[in-house]
Amino acid sequence: MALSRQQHLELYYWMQLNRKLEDLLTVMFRQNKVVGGVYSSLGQEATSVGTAYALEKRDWIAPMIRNLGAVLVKGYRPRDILMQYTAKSGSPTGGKDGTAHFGDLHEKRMVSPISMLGDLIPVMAGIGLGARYLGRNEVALTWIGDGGSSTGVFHEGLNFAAVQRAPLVLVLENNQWAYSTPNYLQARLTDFADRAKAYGIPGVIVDGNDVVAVYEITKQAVEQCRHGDGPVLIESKTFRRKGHAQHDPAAYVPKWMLKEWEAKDPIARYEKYLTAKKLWTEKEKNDILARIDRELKEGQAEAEASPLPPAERAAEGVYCDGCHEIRAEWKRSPKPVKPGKNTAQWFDGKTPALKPVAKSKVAAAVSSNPGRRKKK
Ligand SMILES: Cc1ncc(C[n+]2csc(CCOP(=O)(O)OP(=O)(O)O)c2C)c(N)n1
Ligand SMILES: [Mg+2]
Repeated sequence: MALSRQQHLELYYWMQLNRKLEDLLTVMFRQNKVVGGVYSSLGQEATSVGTAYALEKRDWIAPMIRNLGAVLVKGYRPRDILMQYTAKSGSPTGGKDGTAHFGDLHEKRMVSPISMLGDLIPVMAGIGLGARYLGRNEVALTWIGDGGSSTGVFHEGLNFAAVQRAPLVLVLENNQWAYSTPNYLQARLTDFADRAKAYGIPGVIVDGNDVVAVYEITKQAVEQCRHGDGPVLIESKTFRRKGHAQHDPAAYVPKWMLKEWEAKDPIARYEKYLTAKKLWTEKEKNDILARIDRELKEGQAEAEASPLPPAERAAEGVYCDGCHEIRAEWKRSPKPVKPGKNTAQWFDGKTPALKPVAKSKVAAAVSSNPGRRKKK
């Protein structure tokens, strides 16, 4: 389970790619080249990358707006993202949809985001249960915000997943804000992980700016799901360092709070870690940065030179006219795995618990009520 030197370098590559691609998208947005919104995950890269990195190819994700890092880890290339955000004909949606709304149910196993917050939770519980019915040991993972965890469907979805023991890892990305609403106006909880108690499932806390800790706890949760003891809720404590999207300057966020979290930047922190543990050389770092620079330049050039979709395509794919081949592949008779019989085999009368993680891995430093703290 321990990460190799190569894997440590890969985590660095994905986090930097996540950040630099968003920087580029921001510039392109301001040049009016992007069709749709750009949502920044500045400061949250360790959560997206560390969680997705803990999955295997056979597993499923459904990203939210701040999970570009996970989308990259799951196999999309910068070129795909740049084509998609500029709505070009050769993009994952063929230019039919802009920015984050794309997925791939076949190769990459990525469910397209749903804008209605929380709705991906029952969908991903269903994906996990579907895999089990088909006799496949696959795990589904999705993310939800602190704000999104107050929706009705979060509670219905998580309860359903818990009762069915769905192989679902739900990452509650607590970035302290939901648009302009601070946490203390969102829920009367110190830790959002406590929401898990209502459903009898493990709820664990991780320092969301520590990519190795995020990876390790997610790996544990994934293994637990693979053994039939899902779902697991992981609260990742982190911070949204930009506004909700490009149009929002986030003037409502206190300056001291921003400064405090800038000092905890996950990439700068990981660089220090790699150096202290002697896991890389200066040359390896420079090679990674040069590779990212090259990939972004090539992707941008291709996206900007590519055509928009032809007008005739606007009417295509609005209603399914046989264009989809999504059917259940029954590997065995559905009869013996119908709910009831199926769920009984997972039930041993005990509520599962995650093995305790080392104290150092668990975030303790994040204040529960940031909005009420005294100015420094
Ligand atoms: C059910 C629902 N209500 C409201 C919205 C509008 N909306 C989109 S994002 C957002 C804030 C979400 O905050 P949070 O869940 O904390 O995620 P973050 O933006 O911080 O990543 C809101 C209110 C929505 N998309 N869906
Ligand atoms: Mg939030």
